Amino acid sequence: MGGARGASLELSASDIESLTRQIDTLTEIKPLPEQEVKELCEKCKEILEREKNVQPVSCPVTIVGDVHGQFHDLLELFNVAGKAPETNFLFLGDYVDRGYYSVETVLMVIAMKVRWPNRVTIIRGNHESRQITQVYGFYDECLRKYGTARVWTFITNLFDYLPLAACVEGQIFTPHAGLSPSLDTIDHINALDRFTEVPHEGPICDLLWSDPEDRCGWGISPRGAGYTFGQDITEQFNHANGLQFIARAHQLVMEGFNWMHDNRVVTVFSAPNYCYRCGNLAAIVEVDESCGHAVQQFDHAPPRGGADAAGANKVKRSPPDYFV
Ligand SMILES: [Mn+2]
Repeated sequence: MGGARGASLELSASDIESLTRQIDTLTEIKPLPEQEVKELCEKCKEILEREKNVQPVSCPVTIVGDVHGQFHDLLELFNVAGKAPETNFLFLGDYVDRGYYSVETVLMVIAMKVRWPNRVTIIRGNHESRQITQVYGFYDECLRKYGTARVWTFITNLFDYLPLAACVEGQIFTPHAGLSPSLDTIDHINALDRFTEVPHEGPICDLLWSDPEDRCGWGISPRGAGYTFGQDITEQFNHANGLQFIARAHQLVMEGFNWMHDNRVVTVFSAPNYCYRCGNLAAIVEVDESCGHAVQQFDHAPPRGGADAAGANKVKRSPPDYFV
């Protein structure tokens, strides 16, 4: 393959062959060998290191909310949205935890990013954190599937490189969660040093934890991290930054999407039947060539388990008040 070492981000023919095989392997819901995970994370870090805190994205692009390890539903999402590279993707974080296939899900978005870096954008959610993944499933899943925590270490080290948000054509601001009282402009966000574990408070924490609210102004978040922000805050931020609207994820919404603040904020949630029991639809936002947008809803993948799994999918229960 040769190739000048300095021009490192060019993919060689053998790189493309490996990535194609890895994406196929993951699609069959088979894990990748530990050494391949390590190399994939290294390549992905090199790409992400050069991206901005608020990574610019061109349209057309399909915006995806929380997936939370529901890999079968991610495959269903590709049936609805199309696959890369024909479809460009902007993933808003929370790839891991809760569902049973966090390893496959996060490796798929990492492999897609490395294979098509200019067509796939991945940003950080509040679950892309060492601390949260030790509580909500990803750490345990890595131990169960690999017998060691090394894969968890490679992947959580990569999480520190993820952008904090994206912005589609300078018109649609897309953080995982929301706004921060310490950030008035996208330039402020771009000036932060993001290469660290998610802090417990402060602007980076807020972008990954805050929620829009009906009440005006800033409020204390019941999540214990980030803030709630009202329509006045949204309007001020959108006006100051010349934005059409904010698209964010982070909250379970039963229809898969939910407009708030006089259509200045949309929540997008892409894990149907969340936690295999919430009975919600999922959604994605498709932004077309001229920056127009359309929401597509989808339901969960057909059950693959036995009678119990099939039965569980039919039971609709009220979700708990808050999900992280
Ligand atoms: Mn979240």
